[in-house]
Amino acid sequence: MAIERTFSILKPDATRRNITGKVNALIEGAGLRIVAQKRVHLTRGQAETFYAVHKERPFFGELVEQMSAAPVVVQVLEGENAIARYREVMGATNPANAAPGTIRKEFALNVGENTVHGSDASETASVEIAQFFSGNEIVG
Ligand code: RTP
Ligand code: MG
Repeated sequence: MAIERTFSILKPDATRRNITGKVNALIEGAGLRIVAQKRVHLTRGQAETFYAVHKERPFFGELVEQMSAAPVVVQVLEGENAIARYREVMGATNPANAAPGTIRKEFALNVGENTVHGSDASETASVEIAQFFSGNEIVG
């Protein structure tokens, strides 16, 4: 298996409830290593750019509003098969469909405020990491 890096966001519902440490405990417990991390407050523009793939979707306005309404924690996670592994640990987008033990089952409030983002493919992981981190900020 390949050692990969993926991009993660602990979303505003996590920073608001002060549960970022609890989320990180599940990430680390799953064998993923947090090799870069910082707290930022996204502008609307940054949130729009980040989720541009969804701009025609009915939930886009609400998504951008939520993602820019409070601070987030952006991260780079490293590990074996990190991209798929983190998607497993996150659980389904809608917490009602998420498996027990996943981050979204444990912590998500609803389908929009669902606690975490994770890249869905290696191409998107590279682009998303580069959007928030320079190479010397990632310490593997
Ligand atoms: P993410 O990109 O944040 O990791 O989430 P995902 O791949 O599991 O889901 P995606 O389809 O990419 O949707 C991105 C985010 O948009 C919000 N959403 N709201 N109201 C709704 O029906 C709805 N559907 C999606 C969620 O915050 C979702 O994570
Ligand atoms: Mg997605």
